[in-house]
Amino acid sequence: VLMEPHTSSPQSLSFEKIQERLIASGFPLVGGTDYDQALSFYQVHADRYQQWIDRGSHGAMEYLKRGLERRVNPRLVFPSLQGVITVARPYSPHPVGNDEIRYARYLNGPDYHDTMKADLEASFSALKLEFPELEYKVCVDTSAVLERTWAVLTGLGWVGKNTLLIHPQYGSFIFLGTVFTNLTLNRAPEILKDYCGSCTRCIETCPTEALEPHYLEARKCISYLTLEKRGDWEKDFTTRGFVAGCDLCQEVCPYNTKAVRYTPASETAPHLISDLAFLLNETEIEYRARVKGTALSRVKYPDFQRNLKAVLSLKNGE
Ligand code: B12
Ligand code: SF4
Ligand code: SF4
Repeated sequence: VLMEPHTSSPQSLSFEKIQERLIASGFPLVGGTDYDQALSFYQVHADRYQQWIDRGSHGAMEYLKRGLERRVNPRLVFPSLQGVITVARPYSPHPVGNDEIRYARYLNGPDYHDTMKADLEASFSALKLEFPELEYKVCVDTSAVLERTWAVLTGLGWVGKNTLLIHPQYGSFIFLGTVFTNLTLNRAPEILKDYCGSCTRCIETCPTEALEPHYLEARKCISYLTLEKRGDWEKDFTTRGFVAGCDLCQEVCPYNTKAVRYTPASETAPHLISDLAFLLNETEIEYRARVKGTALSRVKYPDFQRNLKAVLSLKNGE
């Protein structure tokens, strides 16, 4: 009897097997869909992205404009794209800092770009050992990929009026990751209901009026101004104490209400110092040493000092 030659086809790698492995690697939420089955839904998101760029809402984030074509057409990013796998990992929902100086929660801990990428790479390289034909590309934040779109299309949550991806149980303090693969998953998109209802708390809370329902004018957003914008601001904004990032439109969200206390010092990453006088006196060399290897290192020293001065002028009632 002639036996079929044994070829380990990536097709024998099921979504369930991938999901199991990713859950074991610390990703409680895992989704998947076939790109071709998701196309018509994808188009709606791609059009919204195009409109957002056309309105100039990306401000000085030129990479978002440069990556437009690749975001609209994911096969430019990964030519053999068939199945898209998405993951989410929650981070600490507790506020970081004190009544004077605050940091966005996502900064508390090791840089998620590194940890999420490493954990996804480890899982997929292990799967590839078993299924050598598997091809994949891991994307966490920095690739020209519409991560929230993929998260929505694979049922990880809905996009709230604050534009964040919200999971009914985990809320929105979650990081997202996307893995493009050459696998056919035999999965159609799965789209959750939008549970915002008539709530508008995020829109009312935003101190700079950066939000319209499901639309962020990034040029007005404190997160953009403190993290992404280089040089002086065109106008003086109150940052409500935030010196890096902003969580205001998330902490008022009823799906995130479990967090009530400032994170104790013992659970705050050592680089997130909240002593204003100390920080204002810090030199560039000291700052660089303090933030090295953390997500805060993306904020350059002059910009961090600018952010501190905004907090100081608010404190002085200027
Ligand atoms: C650029 C960017 C920013 C910009 C712009 C943010 C924005 N709202 O667009 C700035 C610097 C302001 C920013 C801030 C923050 N960011 Co940011 N950011 C990104 C990045 C790199 C691209 C986002 C993007 O393309 N924006 C453009 C808009 C138009 O696209 P979009 O928001 O993704 O929305 C698409 C779909 O969701 C869909 N859509 C949205 N609403 C609706 C409604 C309907 C009805 C339909 C049909 C479709 C639809 O259409 C859109 C276009 O395709 C992503 C990573 C990535 N590669 O995707 C992280 C990402 C979105 N950021 C993240 C985080 C954590 C933050 C902050 C919380 C950090 C902080 N604490 O300061 C804040 C949140 C501010 C806010 N209210 O959004 C996480 C979000 C996790 C989550 N739960 O959603 C991401 C996914 C990074 C990650 N891998 O975890 N960010
Ligand atoms: S992150 Fe802050 S500034 Fe940006 S939309 Fe939310 S509340 Fe407004
Ligand atoms: S605060 Fe309300 S409107 Fe805003 S995202 Fe949360 S549920 Fe939706």
